Amino acid sequence: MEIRSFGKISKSGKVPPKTMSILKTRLGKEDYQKLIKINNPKLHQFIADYVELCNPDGVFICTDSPEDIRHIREEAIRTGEERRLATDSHTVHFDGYYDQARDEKNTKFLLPKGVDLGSNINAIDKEEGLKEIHSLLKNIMQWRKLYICFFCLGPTNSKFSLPCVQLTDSSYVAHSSDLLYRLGYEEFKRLGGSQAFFKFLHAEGELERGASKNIDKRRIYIDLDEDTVYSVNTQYGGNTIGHKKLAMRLAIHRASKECWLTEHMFLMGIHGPGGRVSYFTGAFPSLCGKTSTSMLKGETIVGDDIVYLRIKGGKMCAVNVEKGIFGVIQGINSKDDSILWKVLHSPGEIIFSNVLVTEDKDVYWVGKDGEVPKKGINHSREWIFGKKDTEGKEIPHSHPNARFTLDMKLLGNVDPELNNPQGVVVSGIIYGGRDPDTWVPVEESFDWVHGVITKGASLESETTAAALGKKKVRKFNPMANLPFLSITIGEYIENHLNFGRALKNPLPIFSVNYFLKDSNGEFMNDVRDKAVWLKWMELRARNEVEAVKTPTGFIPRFQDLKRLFKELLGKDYSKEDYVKQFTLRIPENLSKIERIMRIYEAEVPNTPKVLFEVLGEQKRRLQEAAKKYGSYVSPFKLAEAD
Ligand code: OXD
Ligand code: MN
Repeated sequence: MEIRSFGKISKSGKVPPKTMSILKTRLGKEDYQKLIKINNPKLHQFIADYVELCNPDGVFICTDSPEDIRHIREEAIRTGEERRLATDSHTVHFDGYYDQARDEKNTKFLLPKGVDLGSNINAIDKEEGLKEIHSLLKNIMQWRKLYICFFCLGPTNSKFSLPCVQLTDSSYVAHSSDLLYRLGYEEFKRLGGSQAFFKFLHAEGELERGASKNIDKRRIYIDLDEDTVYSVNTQYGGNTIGHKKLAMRLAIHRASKECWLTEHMFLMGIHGPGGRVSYFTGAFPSLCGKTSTSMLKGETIVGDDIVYLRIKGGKMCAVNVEKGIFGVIQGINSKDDSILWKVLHSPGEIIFSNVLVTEDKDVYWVGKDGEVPKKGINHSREWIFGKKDTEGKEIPHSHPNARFTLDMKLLGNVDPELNNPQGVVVSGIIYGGRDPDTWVPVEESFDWVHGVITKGASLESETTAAALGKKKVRKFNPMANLPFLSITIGEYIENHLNFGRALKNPLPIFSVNYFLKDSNGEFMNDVRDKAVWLKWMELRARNEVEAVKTPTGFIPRFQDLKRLFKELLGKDYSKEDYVKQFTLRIPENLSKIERIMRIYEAEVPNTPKVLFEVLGEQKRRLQEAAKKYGSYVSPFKLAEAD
């Protein structure tokens, strides 16, 4: 098979007449007309080549018109990929039992000979990978319909915009994308062939009871040179919705070449005194509280998952790449997540996935208020309480990675700047993960470099249900972005350091830890405490509150937390709480530094030298503190010494 010529056009920039004749015959008159309104030969060639290879029964070109968007929605019901629920415009989708999370093992970069991204990044020889994926794609859409949809990552008509096309035979994937991304057909028309664009090709493969059957042949391959991603034999959104984590990998690569950043971050407005709003970004690994933080009552959300960051006039500006949320539903309850709770119980276009559906078409998830029904349909299909899988494992009523998908316009707390083509100016950056024993609940780094190295580049987190594989294992995850990196870790960290150098006034970098546990294994904080950490960080970013200097950074003073806990949560924050939560744990901090240094020494060949220097200095400060005060140091003692 001639693999290298796929989707390519000749130097003249024109497509051969054969391409147009393929499109004319395969698309039907109306869809052909829609397509050629976009004057983009590269796009035409890509579509023609893959229509020929995948051989669908029909092709639907989706413009931005409400009729086309409605058609996709109806297709999701007609094909059975989604089922209607009792509440108006709510639907449910099920992925296969073994297709419930991102498949990191089979997600690989197609790399030409001689290119190496390091041992932490999965790759396959490009020629071999293309051959494999093309043979899997051959005739894969026979008897099926292909949906071709256009989107724009970031606000439209902006310096941040990245146009994308998605080819998929899943109406669920097309429908989800419509909710999550800004529509891009008009953007493609406006740009003509003038700009590079991202391309995604997804095929569910053979289905069994509505789920991708050939899971052993699930492949997600990323071609960085061609800005193209292929995803086959899978349905789970994280593997198939091209614009999400697949586009993120392409965008990290693009950003690195053009000196901007693509980050796994929420973006939110924290509302400070006198009605001011300070924008913060926060990077946490999947399922560690990004969505719940950005959805906090009293604050406003710009995005919960992916941002592009650029420097303008010496300031850091950010946009949300998306306009919707593909959020984890487990644990959402009426008390802690009142905004989402209300939206999830009101009419409006929402796709639930891998939750439990009862006979009366209501949905249940783990951690929802109320009693769990004893039977229903879930990701294992008919489910009754106590049902076990083929390995004898009890099947929960709803998968821990079950999700909801919605357009943020359904939320009452969306920040008015969501679609601002200029983005918003960022005042602070937060890094966080599932850390049971080391980091204090909130801390500010000494400066940009210290923050990039000791917070971002040293981030570790226990693994969760968002990716397939063993759970609750502490894993190194720099900037919460490791699963999505498409450049070497060393280069990625260097980009962050350079970014800071270009800022007129580098912004503060914070860490948070919602998952600190006591010696009985109990969480030390309530889920609502994050409201206090956010307000404290906002005050710090504005230089309006003092802090205690410790060997690892600046922590809040007791009196400030006491006041904030009272004002925000009506809680009496005690000295005991403060001591328990903010005690400096020197042995754990030293072990962490050892672990991180070892990883960079052994696995990251081009680590910037400054990383070892900054971690080395932190180690010395901790050792000195241990000599003076012992292994566990009360924050009051640190305050006295400051
Ligand atoms: C997500 C993820 O879905 O990170 O956002 O897995
Ligand atoms: Mn994510």
